Amino acid sequence: MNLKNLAKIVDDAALNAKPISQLSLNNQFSEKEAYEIQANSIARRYNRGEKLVGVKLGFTSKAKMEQMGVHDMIWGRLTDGMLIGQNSSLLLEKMIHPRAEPEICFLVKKEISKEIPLSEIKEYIYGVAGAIEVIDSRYENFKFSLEDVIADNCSSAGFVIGKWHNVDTPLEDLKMDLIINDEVVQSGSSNAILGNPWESVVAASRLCSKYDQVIRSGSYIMAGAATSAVYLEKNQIVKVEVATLGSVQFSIQ
Ligand code: OOG
Ligand code: MG
Repeated sequence: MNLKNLAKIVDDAALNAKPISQLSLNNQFSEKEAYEIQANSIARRYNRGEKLVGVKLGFTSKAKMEQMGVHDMIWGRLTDGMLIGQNSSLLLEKMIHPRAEPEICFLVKKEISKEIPLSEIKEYIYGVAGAIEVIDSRYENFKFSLEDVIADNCSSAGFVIGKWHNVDTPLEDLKMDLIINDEVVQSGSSNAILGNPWESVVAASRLCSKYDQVIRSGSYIMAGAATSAVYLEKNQIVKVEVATLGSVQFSIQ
């Protein structure tokens, strides 16, 4: 099957909130082709009026790699349609089997179009914030190969960003808690993200330039989760607290 048809299958699954079987079970495609499927599925969103607002990294922590059984970093695209306002609510029936995870988000100041070394990366960023990512694999049972999840835009479904802080705010060893209905369900350290969340921005610069994706000024970069993700249910208040960066929350209905 051609890559555009595969892109339509994952996009339809997201639109209709209906799970599909893993694309790789009946189709052979490389990692590079998986990124083409992703680009084609996002192009369908652009055709519906959504706009690219950033990129996300996936599997930047051991906790996430172990939870999902994959062993490589991936990147996906974020659109304005995925933005969830602070304190707003999300309808469970619009999703298949959503999970939430605690993240850190970066706001891009200067266009990134090549790999940037860690020593220069702060020059490209305006600010940092605590964030929640909502992932919702389009695959049955949240099971996939690395190529499958790349094709599915890295399970991206939604993200909530907290208050922006100065770029010089220390990001070392910040406690990051995922709290559901006042109960801490996951707790980790910002160091779980590649040893230093800034490394995630470096990785984004490397991976996006490899795939010719420019990260424009004003874009968001989600660094990847510090802990495993947790399934969401109706009537929950989902909150992430990052030490010194504050808290961010939304509810699910
Ligand atoms: C893939 C997305 C991974 C992260 O933060 O590591 C990700 C998935 O787990 O379904 O967003
Ligand atoms: Mg994530």
